[in-house]
Amino acid sequence: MNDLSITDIKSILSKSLKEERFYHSLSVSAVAASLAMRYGGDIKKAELAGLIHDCAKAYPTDQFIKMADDFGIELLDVERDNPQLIHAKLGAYYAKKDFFVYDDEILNAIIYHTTGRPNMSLLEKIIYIADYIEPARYKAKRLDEVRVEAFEDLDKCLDMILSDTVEHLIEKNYVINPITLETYKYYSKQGKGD
Ligand code: DGI
Ligand code: FE
Ligand code: FE
Repeated sequence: MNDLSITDIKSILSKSLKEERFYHSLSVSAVAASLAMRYGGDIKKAELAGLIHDCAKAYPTDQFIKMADDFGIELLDVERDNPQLIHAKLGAYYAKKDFFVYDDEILNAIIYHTTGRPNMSLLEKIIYIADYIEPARYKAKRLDEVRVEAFEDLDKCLDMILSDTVEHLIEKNYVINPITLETYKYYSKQGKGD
């Protein structure tokens, strides 16, 4: 197996991603590693998954549908209508192809980093949350509270993020991915301890 070091991967991404996206990837990686420390997760997997979660953004969004079709990646209707969503599934494809990452836990954390899914693994939760709270994010409401909750209770934090995300998508009149909605319902129960 052709293992690349984290430094090799950083060097590749620094060239393939736009500067802001590269900086975001480094930040998600650092926050994900910190959350793994807090919750007894695998720090190295969190660091790596965070670093490469948006690697498909090196490619133009207007080619995502064709790329997914060519690679045999199945798409939902909502993904065909909102191609930016496809970067999550394409990211797992490029994690294998460009970075030789075959670990299913890491690949699933990349696939579900945009929508989440019900009953996420610890690593999936960590990447989903780190993507939302990394220091360069500033647009979402009550980010300060969400950032504190991330280090207190992961499931309550997911409940907060998903309800704010669904509210935001409705406000903006975006089509909601059915998986985002299922995840929202699942963690609104979990977050309240039902
Ligand atoms: O790739 P990032 O910008 O770091 O973050 P991300 O992968 O979480 O993608 C965020 C974008 O995805 C944000 O613009 C909202 C959008 N998104 C998340 N869930 C849905 C969605 N867009 C639509 N249309 N429907 C969804 O359910
Ligand atoms: Fe993303
Ligand atoms: Fe991201």
